Amino acid sequence: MEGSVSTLTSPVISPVTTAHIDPLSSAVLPEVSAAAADPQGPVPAPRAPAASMVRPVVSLIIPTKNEASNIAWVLENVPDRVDEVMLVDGRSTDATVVTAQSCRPDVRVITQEGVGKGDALRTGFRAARGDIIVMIDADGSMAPSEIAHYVHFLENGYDFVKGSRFIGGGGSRDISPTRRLGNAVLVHVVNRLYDAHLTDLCYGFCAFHRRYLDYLGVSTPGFEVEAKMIVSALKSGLRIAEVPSLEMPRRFGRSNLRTFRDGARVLRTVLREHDSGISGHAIQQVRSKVHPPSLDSSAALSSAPRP
Ligand SMILES: Nc1nc2c(ncn2[C@@H]2O[C@H](COP(=O)(O)OP(=O)(O)O)[C@@H](O)[C@H]2O)c(=O)[nH]1
Ligand SMILES: [Mg+2]
Repeated sequence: MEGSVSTLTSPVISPVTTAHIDPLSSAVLPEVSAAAADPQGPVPAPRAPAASMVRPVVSLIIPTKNEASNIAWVLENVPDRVDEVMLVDGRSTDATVVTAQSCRPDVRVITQEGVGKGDALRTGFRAARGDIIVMIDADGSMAPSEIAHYVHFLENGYDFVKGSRFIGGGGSRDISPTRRLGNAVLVHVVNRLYDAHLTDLCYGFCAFHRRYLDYLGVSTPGFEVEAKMIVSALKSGLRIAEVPSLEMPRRFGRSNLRTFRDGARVLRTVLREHDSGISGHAIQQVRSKVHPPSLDSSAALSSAPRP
């Protein structure tokens, strides 16, 4: 555990989000001031319930690839607040789908057409029917009971809520030293480039209002998908909350992620999204180091006639 004090009542808010007007206060204040100005005025007609009183429908999207030993535990722990559970399966060769269906007969199962976790999530998000979409892994490393915290913040004015293993109340019993270091570097890069104060990046427990789906740019196929969504949320000015999350070890089986390959993909994604063209610059620098211009071509250049 990284700390012991829960920050659930005081989420970490990205600085770009603080300029937002709280939708709850803007809904309530005009009504109060009108009544105060004319206390003898006509009794107002009954109004439809405020949007904040309508209980949003919650969809849970679970990408699966050979998680037969883990999926039952995840599904058994899904809280009642979740209305729709959807599995997006990456052509598992084990009994993932049958196990899920026997454990939870109302589960919706979709087989992804492409490959990769990002592709699976995109498929699931598009098919989801809920107002709130929550994404969680199928390997038992994330506790479904935490979903209530994510939904709570979405119901109270936030647009995008992400789990963090590195704020008080969160932690990881799964992350290797190499991944911890890589994640810390990537968080730093994102915070510097996008003027944010995040504490975690490569963690797939997130939730958001479905109305923002088109702003999250879920177009990357692999494990870089979470970084892409977070950077897109920052760029779109969404109000982001981080909630503490405890990552447990995957219950059975091995991770599909390859630390260096996927870490590089996350870095490329983070740089590419930045408006400065920093990605192209960085790639050219690396290329010229790896493949320095040959003597022949530089000689040809130097001997070329000047215009
Ligand atoms: N549908 C689908 N799910 C995937 C794919 N790759 C990984 N997953 C799922 O994505 C989640 C996270 O994968 P995992 O291997 O645990 O990666 P890690 O948590 O980053 O180590 C798990 O639920 C996997 O079953 C894929 O290609 N397709
Ligand atoms: Mg995992």
